[in-house]
Amino acid sequence: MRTLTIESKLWLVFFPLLLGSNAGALARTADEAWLRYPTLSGRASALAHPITIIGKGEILNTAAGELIQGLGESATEVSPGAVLPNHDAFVLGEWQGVGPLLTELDRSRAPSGDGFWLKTVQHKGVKYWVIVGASARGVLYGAFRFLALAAEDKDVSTLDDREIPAAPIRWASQWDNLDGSIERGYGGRSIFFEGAQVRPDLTRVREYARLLASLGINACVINNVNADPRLLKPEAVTSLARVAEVFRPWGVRLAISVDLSSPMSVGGLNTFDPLNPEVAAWWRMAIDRIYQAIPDFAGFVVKADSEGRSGPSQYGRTAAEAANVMARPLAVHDGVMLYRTFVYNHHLDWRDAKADRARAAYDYFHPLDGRFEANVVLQIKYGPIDFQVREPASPLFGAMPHANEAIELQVTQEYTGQQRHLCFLVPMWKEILDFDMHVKGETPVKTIVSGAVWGRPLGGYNAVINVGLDPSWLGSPLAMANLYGYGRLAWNPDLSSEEIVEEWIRLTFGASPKLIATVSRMLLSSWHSYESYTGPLGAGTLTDILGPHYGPGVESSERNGWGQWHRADHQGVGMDRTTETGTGYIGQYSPEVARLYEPPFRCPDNLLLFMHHVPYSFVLHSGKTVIQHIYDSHYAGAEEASTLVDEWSSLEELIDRERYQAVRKRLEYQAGHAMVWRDAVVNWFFKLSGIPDAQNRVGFNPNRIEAEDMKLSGYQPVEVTPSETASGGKAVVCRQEGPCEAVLKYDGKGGRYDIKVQYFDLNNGISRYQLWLGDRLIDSWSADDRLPSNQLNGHTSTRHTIPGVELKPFDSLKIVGYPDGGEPAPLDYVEVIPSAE
Ligand code: GCW
Repeated sequence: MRTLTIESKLWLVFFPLLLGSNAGALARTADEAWLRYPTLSGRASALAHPITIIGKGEILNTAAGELIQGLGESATEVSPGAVLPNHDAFVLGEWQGVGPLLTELDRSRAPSGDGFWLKTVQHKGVKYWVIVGASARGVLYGAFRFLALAAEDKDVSTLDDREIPAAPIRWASQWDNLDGSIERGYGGRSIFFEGAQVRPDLTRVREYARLLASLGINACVINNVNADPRLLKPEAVTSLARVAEVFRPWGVRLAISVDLSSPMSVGGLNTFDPLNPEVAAWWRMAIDRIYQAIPDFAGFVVKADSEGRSGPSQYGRTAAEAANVMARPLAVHDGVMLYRTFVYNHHLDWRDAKADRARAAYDYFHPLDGRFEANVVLQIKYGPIDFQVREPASPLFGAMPHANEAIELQVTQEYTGQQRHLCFLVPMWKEILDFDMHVKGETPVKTIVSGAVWGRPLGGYNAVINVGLDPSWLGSPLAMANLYGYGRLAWNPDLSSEEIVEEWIRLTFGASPKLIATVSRMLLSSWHSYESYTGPLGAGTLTDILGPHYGPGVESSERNGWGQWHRADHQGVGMDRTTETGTGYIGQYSPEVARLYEPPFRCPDNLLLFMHHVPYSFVLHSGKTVIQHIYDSHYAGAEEASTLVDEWSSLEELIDRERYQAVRKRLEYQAGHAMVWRDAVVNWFFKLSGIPDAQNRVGFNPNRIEAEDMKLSGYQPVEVTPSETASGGKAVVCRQEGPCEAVLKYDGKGGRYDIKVQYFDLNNGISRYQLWLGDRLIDSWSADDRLPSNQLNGHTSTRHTIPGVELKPFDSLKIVGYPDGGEPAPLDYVEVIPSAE
């Protein structure tokens, strides 16, 4: 038994050392997101208590360190040991140590798994704030929970909060490549890799582990599922061990994605057939080598037979055979094998009305039920296609009673605005998690993935997160609500979206009621708005699926092998997935669920086009026709998006300058880009259907002057592809050296106007623009964003607003464009709109 008492100042000095060599300095390089303890309320800082740790260990030290950091001067002493102090104190420790010392604690409520119990106890005349976990990890989660409660201004003078996480698998996945790039990452370069190496400085990795731990996330996959086999080379294992060491004090276990062909590409064998004994021996050797360096290694994720990755089908073997060959040696070390069910043929025949990518996962995996080892977990994307803005829950969730399942979610907003658009995804995830699959009485997806329905030992959650070196992690402060929300749901899927939002706002921005009300509204409405101006009625996001999955590109889904078809023609739109006349997909659900979707008149409006091909004149439950709904929702959604700027502006006094400005800039951009989406989609459907908008908006833009109709000098008109991504299908470009000019004579009434200039911001140059009113320069700006294309299209179309310009009849407005690099200062149109005030 050893009792050590350290004065606070000394403790703060030695704290990094005590946490081990990788703890690094306390200095932060990135946003602390929801862990900004300076916002802790007066109530918490009034708690003046020493900290006693019962037991020893790195993770327990981390828990104490967090308390000290959160409570500041009030946490004055740390005494690791095995005795209770004779004064008021925080008492931290695992149940096996704390339980026997505190007989006041009801044994039947001992935490289990990664769970904890926060409990105030009166013991021999003194008061303890007990933070007890079933494991050290649970203690750490309890400490974070306590600090969150205090920071949310909850009463922490009396505690009785026992929480057990919903599922054992609560993982984060990064799609980082060894060269430092990140597949579908929108927050800068990798925090893990650069130049084919693990980064020398892992400060950001430590900070990330802290964020993950605060949510109860217990493992992190650090490389792309399109896996680089080099990570399995002997020399790579040493650098992986460095990452694991940085993770360890936070209870985060390291995991990696592996490529199934590694026995050949790394091991030098002439096969990777999973049934070949040499292949099995090679996996065992490779896995044992990892565990020698990283004893708490979490396991593998595998993407096989998918989008060109190698897989067991090359040897006529099954996914179960492939998964098991790795799972067996992993099991020896308590490791798990997450096998992704995102397996489909991306060379489907689009002419075949029965072909259907949505069927693939079920068709392939369902017959394999019962054939996977006990430590294999099937990782199932929430919907049957691919992280779209609206999909039904994957039927596979209900189809594998003898397998462990994990749901795969996507925090990185690949198909939902890439963090440039506000799209808070928790309400969508909750719809999926709460969706009743009706496979054994009431069986919402969340109870299936937790393992509860079929008594499975493993199961849970894995989300693609893709933070990067950007100080705000995901590229935008508001996008962090998705990371927070993911972690909270993986811990407790019964939390409501409203509860999650409120917690996050309090922890991130503070407790002002106006702030909470406004930001809650913004977040909670954002998914619906985004869906409305991109792809309503379950049609998918209608984005450019062959390009960066960002701006509109409706046609790109059609007539190719990728199977993201919406099958729009002159008469109608949607995929017929019925059992009656379609692909039969609906038949993959239980009869109760199938009855929800078929026939079309029963199907909910928001999934109609996912399940059915209907004429444009089909009348929805709302009473509108499909085509009018497409028009209306795009106008309404874009309108909603534009109100976000004003809502946010009303909070200027309540938020620090840096975050206020960063978010404002994004919301202004979003307001413009939502209109690009709106115009592209409504024009595309109008052209195809020939059915006019009952409200006469489509094709009529009374305040708009096309650049190609202005008086041009130097500028040349060009056709834009796809044509609906430019107003009138055309833009103007400056292909000459010097500046080009486009002039318009204002012929409206005198007054105050907002002038909106629509231009294209390509990523291969930084053009500059000036706006002149007569001979007066009234504004200038640069096209310096890094949008994901070097072409004029729906990804690059951008709006710049010059508010409150006084105009008189016949004023001349001139835009001067200075091209740069490959970017020809392109212009689409100008709108002159009366100012709101
Ligand atoms: O959504 C798609 C992405 C790919 C990704 C794939 C997958 C890592 O566009 O970039 O590849 O899904 O989930 O495997």
